[in-house]
Amino acid sequence: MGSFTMIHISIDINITKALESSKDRIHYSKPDSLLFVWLPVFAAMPRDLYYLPTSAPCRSVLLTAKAVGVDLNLVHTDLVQGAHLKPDFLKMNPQHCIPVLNDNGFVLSESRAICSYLVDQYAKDDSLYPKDPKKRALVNQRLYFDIGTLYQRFVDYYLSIIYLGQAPDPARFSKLEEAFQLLDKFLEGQTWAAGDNLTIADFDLVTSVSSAEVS
Ligand SMILES: N[C@@H](CCC(=O)N[C@@H](CS)C(=O)NCC(=O)O)C(=O)O
Repeated sequence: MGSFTMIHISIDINITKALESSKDRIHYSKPDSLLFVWLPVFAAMPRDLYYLPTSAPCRSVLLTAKAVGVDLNLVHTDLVQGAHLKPDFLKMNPQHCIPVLNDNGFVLSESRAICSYLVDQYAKDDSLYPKDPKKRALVNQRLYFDIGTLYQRFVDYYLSIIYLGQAPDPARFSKLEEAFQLLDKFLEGQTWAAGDNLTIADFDLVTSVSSAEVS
């Protein structure tokens, strides 16, 4: 995919000739004696991802982008330094969390929504996020299981220890264990998290699992 971007070139040429030869491609303005010719150039528009490599939700977006073949301009967003609380960031995402995708002006937060969007918008086919209602529902079920249960319980248990310095809470740990047992149930007899092939549910769940593993 790509779109036209305007490159402003100041060049002293005969404007009439330029217009005649390239009517559709060249736009111009003529301030004072200079002729300004605007050449639209085919180029990839920026797709910025505000992210941190240590963040599980950000990594699931990275995995999806890679699978879909979308190049992202990675914007390191240092939460410790409060980059997510700066006015410009808050304008994009009042929820002050990463990841945030800015796809040439289309701004989207929530990792699972970003992954779905990348597949719907850019993938060659729908295998990563099927259009078939039942298949898609199954993928969504896994995504919602992750956001509401697995990833949430990981956050509840580990982040209170890591960032708030709280003592490990055995009740929270057993809730996390229960979430892992549920995931094992979903995976019984199958290779992928939802259906018969790799989907964004796998990208989502594997990043939660890997974050829990290293914590
Ligand atoms: N549900 C969100 C969760 C995003 C999230 O929790 N991001 C964390 C980093 S892993 C964050 O930015 N925290 C800073 C904050 O919430 O102020 C998603 O999946 O995108």
